[in-house]
Amino acid sequence: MDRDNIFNNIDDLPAEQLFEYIIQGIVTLPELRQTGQLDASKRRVIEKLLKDREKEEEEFWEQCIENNTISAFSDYIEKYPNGIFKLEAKNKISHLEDDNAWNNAQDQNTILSFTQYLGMYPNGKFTLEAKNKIKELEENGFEIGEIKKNPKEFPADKIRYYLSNGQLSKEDLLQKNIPEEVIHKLLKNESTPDFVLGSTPASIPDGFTEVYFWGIRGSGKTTALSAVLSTANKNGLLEIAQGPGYNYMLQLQNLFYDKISTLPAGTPSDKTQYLPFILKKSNERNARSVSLIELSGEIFQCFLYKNASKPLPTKQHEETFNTLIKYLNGPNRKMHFFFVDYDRGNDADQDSYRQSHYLNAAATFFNDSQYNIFGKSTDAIYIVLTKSDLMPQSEFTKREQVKEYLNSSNYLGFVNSLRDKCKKHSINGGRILGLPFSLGTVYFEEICDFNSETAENIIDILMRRIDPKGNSILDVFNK
Ligand SMILES: Nc1nc2c(ncn2[C@@H]2O[C@H](COP(=O)(O)OP(=O)(O)O)[C@@H](O)[C@H]2O)c(=O)[nH]1
Ligand SMILES: [Mg+2]
Repeated sequence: MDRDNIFNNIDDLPAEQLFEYIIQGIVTLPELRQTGQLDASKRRVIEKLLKDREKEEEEFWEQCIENNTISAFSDYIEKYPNGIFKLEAKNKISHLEDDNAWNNAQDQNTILSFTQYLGMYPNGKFTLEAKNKIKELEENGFEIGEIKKNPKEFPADKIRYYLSNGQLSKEDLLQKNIPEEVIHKLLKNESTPDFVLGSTPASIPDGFTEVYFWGIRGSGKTTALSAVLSTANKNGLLEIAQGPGYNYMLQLQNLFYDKISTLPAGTPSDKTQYLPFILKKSNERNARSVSLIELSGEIFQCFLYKNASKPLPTKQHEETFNTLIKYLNGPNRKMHFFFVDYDRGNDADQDSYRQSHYLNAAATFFNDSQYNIFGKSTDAIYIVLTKSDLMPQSEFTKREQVKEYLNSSNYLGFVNSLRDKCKKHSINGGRILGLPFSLGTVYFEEICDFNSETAENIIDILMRRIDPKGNSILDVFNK
């Protein structure tokens, strides 16, 4: 029945019928009333029916909200095509469809699946995420390609991640000559224990040679020391004193116990450490007593401040600096090893200083006559270029490469300044000696196939340049 028919027959049509036309959206109650034909009792019946229906619809809607599914909202629209919540229901459906499409895309987690999602929902709830995912997957795709070419140079966490999601396989690694034991170690994902550092003593006992390890943070002092101590220990040359750095020395000595070992993830706190030990061949009567001082990397920051005549930034810096000056002014014979980090190169750090800035600051400071750093008590100065395993393959020997590297403009000022000191005080016959140093082959910045060769060189230097004596530093500490 059309509208006109209805309006012409209001009197004959029962209330239930008129109610039906209203809910079908053909006419409205106010329109019926306007004709003046709708009597009051019929009107009340229709109003009651409408009210009941509204209540029923609201209850149905609440149930839909509770179920929160596409089918529930579709049922609502079917049942109440002109319902109060029609728009809301349509909205809910499109959101839920968007969620489903997104979940599907995520389940597949491919560039294709996220692109398809974007095709369906160019302005969807997850458009930004989908774009980011595509970018990430594209980058991963690029990265995994690079990793497969040269896995050794990528960090262990990355390799483990791609192994776990199947983008990289053990065979890929074996094919690139990563040894089976190294892969095994990688998968074990061991962490090295934190170092137990000793307190820094106020003074160093007289009568024994002092060996200084200098280098900015991360230059490889601790691991080099560890290589030296563990190699000397394996060769039966080492006895450590029960002095302030005893626990630290024990840890260092054990780091390279296995040929394939996990490297420490850098030394978190680097307070100056004092490590007393002796080196002695089994057939020797006398021993070489070594007071090894691993200087805090902070000392190089101190030099920057001192050169600029600025007060040191923290109490800790002041302590580091004052301790060093006090040690250096003592009467003991001294040897100095300066560590230059090949891996760090000359990139700026977060304070925008480069390794060459720090080393040059040291050189400038060494020229300060007030402190007279390398005076008569210095026997030898070496520059150790650490992480030399990372140097490119070359027809030249490692030593020749080191010489060339140190003569490059970045470090020339520093090297020349040390050379001047050597000439002035007749140290090393006026020459400056550069040594390569490496732990062996380092995989994934974390696992080391230890090679003692360069550590042996340092031990050899200490054995040759320190005189064995009847009294020993063990007498001072191991009472
Ligand atoms: N590739 C390579 N990495 C090294 C070598 N020696 C040290 N490293 C890494 O360099 C980082 C810093 O070494 P560390 O000895 O703690 O430096 P420190 O702050 O001077 O004591 C560590 O993460 C080591 O794994 C090496 O010979 N080769
Ligand atoms: Mg360290």
